This record gives sequence, structure tokens and C-alpha cells, in this order.
Amino acid sequence: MSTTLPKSPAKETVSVDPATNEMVVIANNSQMSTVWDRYAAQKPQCKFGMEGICCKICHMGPCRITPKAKLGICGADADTISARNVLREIAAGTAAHSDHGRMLVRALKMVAQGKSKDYKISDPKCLQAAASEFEIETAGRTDLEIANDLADFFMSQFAWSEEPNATLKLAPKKRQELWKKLDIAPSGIDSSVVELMHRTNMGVDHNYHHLIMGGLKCSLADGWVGSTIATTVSDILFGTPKPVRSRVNLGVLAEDKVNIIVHGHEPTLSEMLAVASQDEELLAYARSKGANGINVAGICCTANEVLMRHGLPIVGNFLQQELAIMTGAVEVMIVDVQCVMPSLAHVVKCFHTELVSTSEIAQSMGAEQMTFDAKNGYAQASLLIRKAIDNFERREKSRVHIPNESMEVVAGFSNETIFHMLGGHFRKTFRPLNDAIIDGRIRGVVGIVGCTNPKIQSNSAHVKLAEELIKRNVLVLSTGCSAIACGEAGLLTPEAALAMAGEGLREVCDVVGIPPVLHMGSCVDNSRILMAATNVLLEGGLGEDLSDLPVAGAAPEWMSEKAVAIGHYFVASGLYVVLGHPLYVAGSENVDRLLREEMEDITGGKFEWEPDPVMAADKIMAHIEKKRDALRINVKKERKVLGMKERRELNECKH
Ligand code: BF8
Ligand code: SF4
Repeated sequence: MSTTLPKSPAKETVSVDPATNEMVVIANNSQMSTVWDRYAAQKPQCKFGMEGICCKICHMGPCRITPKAKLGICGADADTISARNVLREIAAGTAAHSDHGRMLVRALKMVAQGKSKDYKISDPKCLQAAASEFEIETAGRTDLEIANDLADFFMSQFAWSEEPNATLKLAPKKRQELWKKLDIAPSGIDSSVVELMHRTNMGVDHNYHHLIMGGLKCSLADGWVGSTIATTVSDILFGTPKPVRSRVNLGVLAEDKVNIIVHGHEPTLSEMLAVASQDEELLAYARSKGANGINVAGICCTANEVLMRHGLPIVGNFLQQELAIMTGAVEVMIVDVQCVMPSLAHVVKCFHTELVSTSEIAQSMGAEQMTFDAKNGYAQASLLIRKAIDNFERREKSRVHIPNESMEVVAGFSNETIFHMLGGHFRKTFRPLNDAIIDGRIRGVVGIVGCTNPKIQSNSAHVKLAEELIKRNVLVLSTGCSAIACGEAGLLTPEAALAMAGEGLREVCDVVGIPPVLHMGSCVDNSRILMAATNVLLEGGLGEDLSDLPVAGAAPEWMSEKAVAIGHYFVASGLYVVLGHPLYVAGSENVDRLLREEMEDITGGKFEWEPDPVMAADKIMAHIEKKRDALRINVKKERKVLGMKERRELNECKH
């Protein structure tokens, strides 16, 4: 490759994951540029961008706020500019998650209309439950009839309406009332995104406080509407995840098999690939070309989707996408939308790997475009697998370098699974979790989510924060690239509880048979974390609103606009959210103070920026203990030792 390389800092330690470091050294020795080289080349990064005080919303600009120019040409100050910039990120993040949701609703509608024989209603119970929740008639109707109405209902949630979005009613009553009172209950996903783009247009909304409140409203359309729809429809079509064992990290690539990587976010095609990779005819075809099988594995959130439902292995998270191709062992990488680096085009030029772009809205450079049509899902998946098999012969064996690392994981913790595992076969309930929180064996629950980012040693903050929290008896829920990082570090196994968790958490994990870090899915599945918090609240004994709970959220290595939207809907839901590095608001003391301090009096939640994962854990623990004190559950009680009968009851659910 002809790219001139900058000096890359500490190539051997870009990550705490040895497989990543090993591949980065290989990349650098072969003069192949990686995300870390390009990050180094970008330094020093623009201070105005970092502080959120540059504006190019109109063409009198671009403007930036400096000591000598405290106002943009139109008169906008640092507060207005940084708040508007945050809002545009929330709009983009909400659009990304929700459009993903819309694709799935389209697939549901297609199935309901009998337009594809390849997909089916895989979880009729989930379909029935969703239909009942949203008052869709189920009695005497077929699954497809119900699915048709449910798809129409979900689609209606995108447009503007007089009423707040109906899915908001999944939230606790008190929270819904607060949203209404604050006038931040969204009434349409698309209209919320449009409203933010309008409000931040030149010469519209200038009050930073009013702007940020508008941002919270749109973010709620992401979490409680678009992402919730995406998760629900995925479960209906592809099955609600159940605990499943698999392996994670670059070492899951197989030297003797055809390796196909699915990378991106939408699970419709990857589901078909998972099924088609078992096809006897295709397996025989692979053998005829000298391969010992077909290995479909994932990167980023598609990986989480196929892991949760099929137990397919994960190659890596966001920062490992280039490295996966550099192993020289990937026949085809299939990409769709979100978090796909344009740099892949350069990497595939150096290898036999074929890059295939499959989304109608996204074309990757250097990729062959094969727009996916779910009506012919299986046929297209088979075609892609044949393409990969044909490419196997072109693999240059002498250039193959697959790191040894791959870690065992147990994933698949939907809310339904947690209900089952905690409650056993006969008592589906969160009660044992609530009891453990109330009696202090578990101090609280924290969702660790989000990306990896070359600004931070990869995986380091995710893993350290998770380890610190489980050591302090906090149950961790994880999604997205954070879950993959935890998997690579060995935190997603029940054994990790025995080795690393504090005494109380260890006891609970041991009895129930769960890891101390529960993999709950992809980033849209942060909606599962919202529902887990709601379920804990509804179970009783821990207050009346989400903001009463001893819970928090964290995104220690985030990078995406989607994470900005997620952070805001967590805060709007009353949760304390610690980000490993700040939003672009340092240039506005007012916006910074609103998000980090004043917000607590408004929604009960707030942001904190804390790069040090141990200090982040300290701050989260202080928040959890503050909530526990307020709930008056921190009174000293005799530690309850489980009797034989209770242990037996709980053991029933180790299935
Ligand atoms: O949506 S955690 S890098 S893969 S944005 Fe992207 Fe971030 Fe990974 Fe999934 Ni989520
Ligand atoms: Fe400058 Fe105002 Fe235009 Fe922004 S909107 S670019 S601050 S003139």
C-alpha cells in the first residue's frame, strides 16, 4: 500500500488485548496503515471541534469562538453553538438506530404478507406479548395476521402524531408523567429527528437549556421507541436470545475453513448466512475446494446479533475490523450500515478478501455492491457463501497469520432469560435480583456499553471498569463493542464470577449460574437495559421511578453519535451516566454544567466525564450508595445465608 505512514505511538500496546497488539505490529511491519496510524496523523486534533465551539451551520461561517471573537457572525455564543452541535449528534444517532428499526419492521411486514418464505415468526410468544402490550387483537387470529397489524403499529411510531409515542408506556408511570411535565415525551421518531434539525438550523432555537431539553426528547425517541422496536422485532423474527456459549477474538478465524465475516448492524442478512452456512450442499462445495467447513463470524453489532441467537463466534469489536482482514484468512467481509470504516477499501486491496456492501443506503468504497433483498434472503446468502468458497482458493497461505487468542463466552441474556434464570421454571421473576440488591449482596446494576476508540487503549477502560465494579459486588450488563471487549477479557463466563467478583455477587452468580457481566446484545439492545431497570423497579422494593434505583450507565471508550443519543436517553430516563471522555461541550461552561450538575434536578439523571476507570468506578459506587441510602436499604442486616431449600430452588434454573 502506498500510504505514507506517520510514526505510530506504542504499536505493541494499542490494546489490552494481545491479539490486537500482535496484528498491529504485523500491520506496521508490512507498511499497512491502521486506525491508530491515522489517529496519530490527525494529532493535534482541532481544539475548537473538541470543545464544541465551531459552527458551520450556515454559510456566513464557519465560525469559531475565541477570546477575541466571543460570538459567531450571527451572534451565536459558545452555549448556543455547543448545544446545537450536541443536538445534531443526537439526531444522527437516533436516526441510525431507528432506521435500523424501520428496516426490521419492513421485514416483519414482508413476512406477514407472505412475501418471503425465508423468514418466519420465530418467537410467537414475543409476538403475542408485544401485540397485547399495544392493544392489537390476538384472539382467534393467526400469527401472520397479528404480525401484520403489529408491523403497521410499529411503522406508525415513526410519523408525527398528536399523542406521545405509544411505546413510551413501557416506562414506569412516574417517568412517563415526568416526561410529559418536562414536555420531552416524543410523538414520532422521524418527526423528533426533523425537529432537532429544524431547531438547530440557523436562526431558530438559541437557548442552550431549551436546546438540550429538545435533545433529550429526541433521544427518548431513540431509546424507548426506535431501539425498542428494533429489539422487539428482531426477537419476533429471529428469536429471543437464550444463553449460548461461543468464542470471541481474532483467533476464531479458522485456518482450514472458509471465513466469512459479517460486519455492521442489521441482522436480516446475517441471520440467513447463519442458516445457509449449515447447508449440506454448500458444505460439500466448500470441501470440494479444499476447505474443512464454513466459518461465519461477526464484527461489531452484527456479531452480537448472531452470537446471541446462533452462538456464532465474534472476530472482534470496532477497532479490530481492519486487523481481521490483515490476518489474510478472510474470504469475504459482508458489510451493511454503521461503524464500517472506509479504510477497509485500502486493506482489502492488499489481500484476497472480497468486500461486499449490501445495504441499499450504504456503499462502501472498494466493495462490490450486492444490495440485499430480504424477499430472496436465503438465495442471496447462498450466493455470498459460494462467492466466499470460490475465493478460498485465492487465499495466500504464506500470508495467513491468525492470532491464537479466542476466549469462551456465555451470551444471550435477554430480559426473558434473566426472568427465567432468576426465577426458575415456575416463578418467572426478578425477585431474587431485587432481594439481592436490597440485602446488599449486590450493591447495584450498571450498564457498560459503547464503542472502542483509538484515543483510549483499546478495551482497557471497558475491562477495568467492569472488573472494578464486579469486585465491588455490582452486576454489570453489557452491550455492543463493550460486551465484546469484556468477552475478550474473559468476563463473560460464570467462572469469571468465581475468580473476580466480590463475595455477594459471586454467591448470586454461582447459585444462578450466570457470568458477572451479562451480554445483553447489540447497541439497539440498550433498550433491553432500559427494560431490565424497569423490571427491577416494577418488581418492587426499590423505589418508584428509575431515578430511585441504585443503577448507572457507562460508556468508557465511546466514539459514535449513536452513543451520544444513548447517553442522553439514559440521562432522560433518570440514570447517572459516566462517559470516559466528554461530549464536545468543554467550550461552554453552561452546557457542561447543565449536563453534569443541574440535570439531576430535572430528570434525576446526569452525565459525568471520567477517563480513569477506577475513578469512574468510585464515582459510580458513590452514586449507587447515595441511592441505596435514599431507599433506606443500607441499614445493617444479618447476612442471609441461603438454606438448602432456597439453593435447590435457585438451582432448578440452571438450564
Ligand atoms: O452500535 S458500540 S463502535 S458497533 S456504535 Fe459501533 Fe460503537 Fe461498536 Fe454497534 Ni454501537
Ligand atoms: Fe456562524 Fe452563526 Fe452561521 Fe454558525 S449559524 S456558521 S455561528 S453565522
